Amino acid sequence: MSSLTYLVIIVSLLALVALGGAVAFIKTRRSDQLPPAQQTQLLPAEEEAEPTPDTVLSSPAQEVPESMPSRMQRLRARLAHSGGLGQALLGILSRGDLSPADWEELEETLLMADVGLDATTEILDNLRTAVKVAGPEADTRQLLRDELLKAVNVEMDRSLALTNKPATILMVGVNGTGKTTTTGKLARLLVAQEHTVLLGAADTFRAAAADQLCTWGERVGVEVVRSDREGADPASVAFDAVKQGADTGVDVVIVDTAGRLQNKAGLMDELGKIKRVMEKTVPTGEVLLVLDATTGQNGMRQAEVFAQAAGITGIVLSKLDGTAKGGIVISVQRALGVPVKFVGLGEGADDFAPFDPENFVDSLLS
Ligand SMILES: Nc1nc2c(ncn2[C@@H]2O[C@H](COP(=O)(O)OP(=O)(O)OP(=O)(O)O)[C@@H](O)[C@H]2O)c(=O)[nH]1
Ligand SMILES: [Mg+2]
Repeated sequence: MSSLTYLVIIVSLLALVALGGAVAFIKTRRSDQLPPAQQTQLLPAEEEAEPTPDTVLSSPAQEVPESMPSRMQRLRARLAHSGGLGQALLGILSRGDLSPADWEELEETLLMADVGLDATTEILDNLRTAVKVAGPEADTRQLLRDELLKAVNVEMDRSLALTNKPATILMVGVNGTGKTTTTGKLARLLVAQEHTVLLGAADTFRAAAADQLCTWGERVGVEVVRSDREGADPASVAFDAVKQGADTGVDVVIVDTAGRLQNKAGLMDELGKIKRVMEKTVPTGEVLLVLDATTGQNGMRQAEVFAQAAGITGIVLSKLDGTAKGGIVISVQRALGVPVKFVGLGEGADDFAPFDPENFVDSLLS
């Protein structure tokens, strides 16, 4: 090889090295110049990819229930956004001098919201009179508020009977209405009020049902009495739960039962039996019917049959979030003479509150 060839090779090598250096330099400069947002985005992604052991092990039992004022405020806002019943009524009333067609529209609105025929007729008769008496300057919002409050009934005692030791609460209802969820939410509410609570898993049809309740027990930090045998006698689990509650001196025992259709006579009789064996230890304080607010008039039929079979003392209206059927509060109380004591407004552990008529009506009209 000639010296010229050597020279060409050396020059080419030097050129290659220089080119590589230049590329590396440009790359470094580019990454330095990334906008800050792009750079910081990389950090959380890396952190999420590798959770610390603490995050994985954190115990659900350490959850702290939401305070009552904060819960009520949040749920009130949720209710206000869900129904639209009050807004529809106010919209019609704000037209001023109401024509027969307007009154008919009011009637339809109330019936569509499951207020029921009797209560609707009564509300509208009273409202007609009140509007007439008040004249053209009438504050229709206030008049409507008064009538709805009357219909919801502020006089009913909605407190839980907690005087027995232990106080017992039996949860009943058709399939999927929210009994187990409500049992957990109610336990959480009672624990937040410094009561000691024990749960009884008397839904023995499926092992998964007891597991679901045990998960709630862990979250809330309360014990659950369950049978390790699928298909065990629910009455015997309920008996054991109340007995253990009495022996260990807890304040409240809540017994969850399997969902059952109201037309299955055998299953309805079983509820009577569960109640009777619980009463061998202490008189049953509450039998709460969990009613799905979205089921409409069919819910009324359920309520009537459950009331006959198990002597319900209160109603929990679940799934009141996202339904315009809030009027069922009025019709179910009227039909049974039993108060709505709690409402469920979502799937979260704190999406649950004692039913407060004023709060309810105000959030409808807010
Ligand atoms: N949106 C909403 N969902 C709810 C509410 N309460 C319960 N749920 C949901 O309803 C579903 C059924 O709830 P469960 O508590 O398992 O009902 P259950 O009555 O125990 O059901 P069975 O034991 O099978 O009869 C679940 O997905 C709950 O999260 C509520 O207030 N609002
Ligand atoms: Mg259940």
